[in-house]
Amino acid sequence: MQDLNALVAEACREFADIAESAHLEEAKARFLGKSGSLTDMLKGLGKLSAEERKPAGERINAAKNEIEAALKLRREQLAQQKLERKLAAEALDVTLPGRTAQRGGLHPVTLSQTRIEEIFHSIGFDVADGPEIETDWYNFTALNSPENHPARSMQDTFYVDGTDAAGKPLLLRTHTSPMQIRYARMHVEQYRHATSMPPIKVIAPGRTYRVDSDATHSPMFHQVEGLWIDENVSFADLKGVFLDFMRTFFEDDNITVRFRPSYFPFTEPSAEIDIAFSSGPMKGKWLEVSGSGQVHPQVVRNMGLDPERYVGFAFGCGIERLTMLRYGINDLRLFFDGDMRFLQQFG
Ligand code: 2NL
Repeated sequence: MQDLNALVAEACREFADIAESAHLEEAKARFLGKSGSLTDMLKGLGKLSAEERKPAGERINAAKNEIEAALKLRREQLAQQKLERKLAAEALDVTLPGRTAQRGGLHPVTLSQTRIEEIFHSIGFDVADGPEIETDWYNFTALNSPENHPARSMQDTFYVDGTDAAGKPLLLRTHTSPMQIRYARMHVEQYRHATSMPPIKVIAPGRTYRVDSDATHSPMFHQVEGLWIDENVSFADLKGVFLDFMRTFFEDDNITVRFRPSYFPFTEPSAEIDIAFSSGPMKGKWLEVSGSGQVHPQVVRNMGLDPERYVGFAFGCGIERLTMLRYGINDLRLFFDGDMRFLQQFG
């Protein structure tokens, strides 16, 4: 019965080498199945004498039990391995941070514009926006710009396809003042038959365009212009409104302003406005922030008003410039590069 021990050893070795359940069941059939090795031996018992049959049968049964035990053990091992593989493959690390959607934010220039709108709205100014493609009349003529002024040339202004009712080419607005002219004319029309007209108090923020591109000029930039027209509005009102605007915008209650004589075709007299911070790295340095002036009589007339009765002031400043001063940004081009490392620092 040496071959019985060899058979058990062979079965154990074979089972141990098998890595897949299906192959294990095939191996089982070879040893324990209907025509398996052990079944053959059991069938052979009939040929033995009565005395030999009992011990031989016991040994075969013992071998069969050993093979079945080895089979059971291997089955359990393979099932355990399969479970471990499945658990490893489906493992979830619940301590990992979640994959959330990236949150967007507002551009620093947009943040400034919103801030400016809120400041002026709080002191009674309306906020007007309108077309960026303008007519020659609203962008230049209404603002008292001379017919042959270089600002009207293709070197300075972007012209677009199409013409207005007067047959003049359309253009990208070079300042937001045309929107103030539109607003003033709508306002005047609204009160045409009234006995008196409420003051015009409006700001026009938004995109403007000029043929200009270098370290300090972008072909598209943002401007905010302010306009206040009534029967008795003075430079003192301009100074009060602008100083309040600067102190609120920059969160410095001790900012000072100064007015320097200047020239614009749409105001007379005209002034540049400088401010000085009361603290911080820029403390005491005069910084130019705006153009301004008393609205030119011809411009008042172009709004549909009598300049003998109505007077007022206007100012215009660049929103990029105000934003650079507020955040200490030293290069205008950062606003237009779309670099997330820069943009993510705001809002
Ligand atoms: C500048 C100059 C200025 C105005 C803008 C204005 C608007 C109307 C009538 C009269 Cl509707 N004036 N706007 C006035 C003075 C200066 O801006 O270079 N800003 C950066």
